[in-house]
Amino acid sequence: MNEKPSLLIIGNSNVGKSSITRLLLPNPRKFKGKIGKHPGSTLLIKPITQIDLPYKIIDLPGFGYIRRASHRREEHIKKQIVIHIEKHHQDYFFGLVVINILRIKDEIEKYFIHNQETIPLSFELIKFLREFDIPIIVIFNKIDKVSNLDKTKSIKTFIKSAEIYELNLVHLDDHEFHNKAEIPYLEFSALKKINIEKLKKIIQKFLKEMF
Ligand SMILES: Nc1nc2c(ncn2[C@@H]2O[C@H](COP(=O)(O)OP(=O)(O)OP(=O)(O)O)[C@@H](O)[C@H]2O)c(=O)[nH]1
Ligand SMILES: [Mg+2]
Repeated sequence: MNEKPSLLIIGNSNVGKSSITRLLLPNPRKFKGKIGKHPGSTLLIKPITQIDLPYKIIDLPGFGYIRRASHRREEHIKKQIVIHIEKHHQDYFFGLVVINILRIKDEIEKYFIHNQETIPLSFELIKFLREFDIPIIVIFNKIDKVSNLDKTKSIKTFIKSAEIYELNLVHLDDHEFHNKAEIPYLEFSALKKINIEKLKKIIQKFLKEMF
């Protein structure tokens, strides 16, 4: 029983991937992965396993928004991730696409509203994972940092723009498990542990579905 299925955690740098990873671990103290002061804290693609955890976690390095990083390193990380997923997509039973709720407005404005030729990276990422049939949930992290009004606005902006790219996002509570056209989303705070139980539950659901 060495081959546990894998959970993918993916998203831009500094969105809170490693923080979420830690929350999912039965023994967080043993987690050596860094929670970053600076974006780009996680650099290696290395599965995290713990005895009491029924799956492996792949906390991917983040890309984008690394102001200090060189363009070349950035491209290198992206390429690494693409190669990794192409090679290992069958190991994944579920993926968490983590978005920093504070960055949504900027990303959509820059890559969608002001330039219709480009596709926001978040959508590109979601489409990429879906091509490999990896079921996903979109996690809007860091909601502790925004007002309720801004939270609602940002999520609405994201959902509306996603529709243009034929991505149909539905709140986890309203999401129909077996409807593969729907992508569930959840507002989240790794800092305040908001909705951690809901997240754990959906992960378990997809894990069971595997067998
Ligand atoms: N306020 C707030 N801060 C958070 C939350 N989640 C993570 N952070 C902080 O955001 C910073 C980045 O968190 P990480 O978990 O290292 O982010 P990451 O996505 O793993 O970053 P990379 O490894 O660089 O890709 C850290 O300072 C965290 O403490 C959250 O929900 N709320
Ligand atoms: Mg990290």
